[in-house]
Amino acid sequence: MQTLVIADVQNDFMPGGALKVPFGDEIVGVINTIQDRFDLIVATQDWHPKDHVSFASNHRGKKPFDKIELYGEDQVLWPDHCVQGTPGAMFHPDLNTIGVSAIFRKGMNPEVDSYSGFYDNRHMVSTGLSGYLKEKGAHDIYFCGLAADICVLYTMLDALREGFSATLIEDASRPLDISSFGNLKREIMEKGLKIINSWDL
Ligand code: VGL
Ligand code: ZN
Repeated sequence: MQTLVIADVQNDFMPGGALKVPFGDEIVGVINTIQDRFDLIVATQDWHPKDHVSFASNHRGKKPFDKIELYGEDQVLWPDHCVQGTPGAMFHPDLNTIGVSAIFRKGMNPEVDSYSGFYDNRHMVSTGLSGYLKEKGAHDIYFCGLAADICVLYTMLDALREGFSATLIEDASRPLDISSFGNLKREIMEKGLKIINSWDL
């Protein structure tokens, strides 16, 4: 049983989008190609209300990529992105979603950000993804999507905590910050996450 989680392949994370990930569009064809290797495919979708706390526009005097302290942790303030129901929140139009059995939306609570597809950043509220995957008999989970160093990473770390094995398909993912991703990859692997490329599948 091979499971694929497709994280946040949404227009706002694409070149030209509100929170663009460099070369983010290059992963869409790869993700479409690998889907037939998997028995179970789920997707996540960043899905924020307009008044979301992670938007710089909701903090007077702040600009995108400033940091604030929120609940004792650093919170990056982002440009408005993936606002519920807007074109930017839709999946990339070329992403094949026919085989996607469920979509888990996150970041809907205006007060808390949610990078992981499993839990909000305070680890208080579950999306139900873990229970869904367990009930479907998933053990080994492969991850792709955007951004490799944020949403994909936090989702993978939660997958480990939930007892799944977690493998990043690197060429089916792109980081927001390319310059720090080499070091981050080393840290990721020390935590027990695996990294492969689509041709290794
Ligand atoms: C993401 C920043 C803010 C992501 C979501 O999907 O990686 N990054 N919201
Ligand atoms: Zn977001």
